[in-house]
This record gives sequence, C-alpha cells and structure tokens, in this order.
Amino acid sequence: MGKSRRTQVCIVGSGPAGLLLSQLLHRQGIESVILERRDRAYVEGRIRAGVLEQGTVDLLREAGVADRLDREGLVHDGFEIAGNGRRHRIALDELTNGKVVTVYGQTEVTKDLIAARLAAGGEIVFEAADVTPNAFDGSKPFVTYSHQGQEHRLDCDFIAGCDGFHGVCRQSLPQNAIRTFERTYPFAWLGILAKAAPAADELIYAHHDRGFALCSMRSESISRHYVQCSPNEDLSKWPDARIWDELRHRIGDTDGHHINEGPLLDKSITPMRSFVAEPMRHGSLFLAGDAAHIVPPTGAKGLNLAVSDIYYLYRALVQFYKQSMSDLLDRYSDQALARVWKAERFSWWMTSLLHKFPNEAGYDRAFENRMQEAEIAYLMSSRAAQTVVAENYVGLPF
Ligand code: RFL
Ligand code: PHB
Repeated sequence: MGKSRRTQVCIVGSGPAGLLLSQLLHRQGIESVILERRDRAYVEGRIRAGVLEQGTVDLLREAGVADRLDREGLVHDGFEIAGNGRRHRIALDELTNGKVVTVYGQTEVTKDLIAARLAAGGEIVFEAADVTPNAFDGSKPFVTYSHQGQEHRLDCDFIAGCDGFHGVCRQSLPQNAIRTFERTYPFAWLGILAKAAPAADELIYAHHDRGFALCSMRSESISRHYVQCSPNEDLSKWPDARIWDELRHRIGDTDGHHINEGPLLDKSITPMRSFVAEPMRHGSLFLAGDAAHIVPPTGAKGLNLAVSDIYYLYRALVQFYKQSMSDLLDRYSDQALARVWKAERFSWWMTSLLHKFPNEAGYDRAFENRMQEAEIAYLMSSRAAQTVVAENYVGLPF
C-alpha cells in the first residue's frame, strides 16, 4: 500500500451532491476529501439539469456559491403545458404564495462549486481509479483508490456515497442491506443544446400524439429541448432537421411560440427510470443523490433531490462534530426518504401524464389514452389540480 492519510468525511463523487456537501462542511470547519473518477473537464461539461427549486438556490447561497447564479439565473414564475391542441399556463407564484424556480444549468452549478472548493484549498482528486469503500460497518472506515499509478488509503469518520446511479458505494453494500424499487419506462428523451433563442419566455411541456416534447433554455441565446424517442434509439436516425421538425410539430409553432433553429452544441439520449434504494445509510456509509435514487427528468427533480439529501446529511454531520450528538445521523435516511418518495411520486405522475405510451403486444391503449386526455383537460380547468402541480414543481419544503 502506498500513501496513507486521514480526513473527517471522505466524499465519493464530485457531482452536485458531493461538491455541495464538501463546500458546506468546509464552511463549518469540517474537513473532507472528494474522490472523483473522471477528469475536471468531463465533470464540468456534462449537460444535465436546468431547473433549480427555491430551496436549492437558498442552500447554494448558504454555501457561498450563488453570486453568479444570482446574476445570471433566469427566474421563472410559471411554465406551460400544451396538450389536446390547447395550451395552459401554470402560474407558479400565484398558486404557491410567491414561490418560483430558477433556470441555471447544472454545468454552471458544478463549475461554481469546483471553483469555490479549489479557491478555499479544498481537495478534489480527479481521475481517482478503483475507489473502494472499506470497513464501513464499524467506526473506522477507510477508502482505497489509485491515482496516477499510485495506491492510496484515506481513513475517515464517514463515507458519503455521492457517486451517482452507476457509482461504487451503493454496489459495495451487502446484498441484504438494501431494498430497491424500480420502474423503467418504455421511452427515452433525446436532448439537444442549441445556439438559438428559446422558443418562449417560459418552459413548455407538450403532450402530443407523436410523443412528449419539452422546450427549455439555459440563457437568452441558448435553448435546451427534448423530444420523446424510443429507449434504444439510434442517434444517427435523428439528423438535426428531423429534431427541429418534431419539435415544431409537437410544441405547435403558434402565437408566442417559435422554435428558433441554431447550431447544436450537444445531442444525447437519456433513459427514463424511477429508482429508490432503502435505507440510505449503512453503518458509517451514507448515500446521497443519484447514488440512492433516480427520477425521470419530467418533473425537474433529480438535482434538487440530491441537494435536499445534502441538506439533511450536512445538518446531521454538523450536529455530530459540533455537539457530539448522532440523532440526526440516525434519522438521515428516514428524513431524506420521506421527501424522496414524494418527488418520486410527482416525477412518475408527470411522466405518465405527458408521454405517449407505446401499445404493448396484443393490447390497445385506447382507454388509457383517453384517461390521459381527460386528466390534461381536468388539469387545465381546475385551479385545485394546478395548485397540486405548482406546489410540487417549486419543491416541497425540506
Ligand atoms: P452525479 O451528478 O451523477 O455525480 C456523481 C459523480 O460521481 C462520479 N463517480 C465516481 N467517482 C469515483 N468513483 C466511482 N466509482 C464513481 N462512479 C461515479 C461521477 O463521475 C460523477 O461525477 O450525481 P449527483 O451529485 O447525485 O447529482 C444528481 C444529478 O446530476 C441528477 O439528478 C440530475 O442531473 C437529474 N436531472 C435533472 N434534475 C433536476 O433537478 N432538474 C432537471 O431539470 C434535470 N434535468 C437531469 C435532467 C438529468 C438528465 N440526465 C442526462 C440524466 C436532464 C437530463 C437530460
Ligand atoms: C432542462 O432544462 O434540462 C430541463 C428542464 C425541465 C425538465 C427537465 C430538464 O423537467
């Protein structure tokens, strides 16, 4: 074994969850080291989420990393649902006593957090290979990894598994230690980032016979759009012109909406899955974010859930180090999961409402299709139904 050293919290993964935890702990004088499998450019370039709940923005402010977010983030007080040939606005602020969301790319959140960690002398080991959590059943856990050809051992009090859905931490748990719940959907999203002005001032979620579509944005000159496609779609079958055409069809290029074309900066396919692992703690290893749960992106909840997990975990670690108490650590999993399941429900519901489900062999979905249309019509006509959507979309309280 090569180099050996010690920290208080070893964080696996430098996505939003791991970075935010490290930054919040640092501000309370608690030490951590982040071990990340990829290089910095890869982590900063990964195009993903774009919608931040108010609670997420508040916690980023508490972490001292919201200067650029406050300057450049686009505050949205509503979004549109298009379906059955009609469009309807969900007035977030009116329906929730003034709550709103902020459109600001996950790439930017990640860049801001990495810059803040490094400026404060924080340690992020990029390109850490073979990261392995050890001895987390007891109180002396350690993590081994290799870096630039050398083996390392990092002793710590706690391991935070913030290493995403495909990470090593959840997979290191004994098989009978967690129970998993999963649903995969029979469709995916083809997402594009384009150098073009957004289609409208607000996001548009569209239900259409040809499939779901979403028009989002990153700034006044960058659009982010998605179209429903099949889960094993071949990207080469989607030349740019076909994507623009589908967007125009599904969104409806009418008053106030115009799909502005521009060169593509990114094009990728996202599978759709709901997944939860229970509990989110095993001994001194704590799972947070996508490492413990996945939502389909329809409700814009994934990043926000990673942040709310970190809120609970951070408070619990601060209580442990400052007050020598562990009751918040003991309650972490239950507290986080209570919120996770509500966001799972909302994401599953919004996904089911807006997507076109393919017919299964020998089964015609005519009845379900009418139910979907009836539910969209009800949503557009009922303030009560819209209030349910709005209070979930802006984010349930932590
Ligand atoms: P991440 O971001 O996946 O980060 C995990 C990190 O761990 C590293 N890693 C390892 N490191 C060391 N050793 C190993 N063995 C490792 N294995 C993995 C990885 O390289 C990575 O750096 O997880 P985190 O921090 O939990 O954050 C979760 C969010 O990234 C995710 O939930 C969101 O992006 C989901 N999501 C959205 N969430 C929202 O809140 N609002 C949205 O509008 C939204 N839109 C989206 C989305 C996700 C999408 N995709 C591509 C999945 C739109 C899309 C298209
Ligand atoms: C995005 O802008 O990437 C985005 C917005 C809303 C969603 C999902 C993704 O529900």
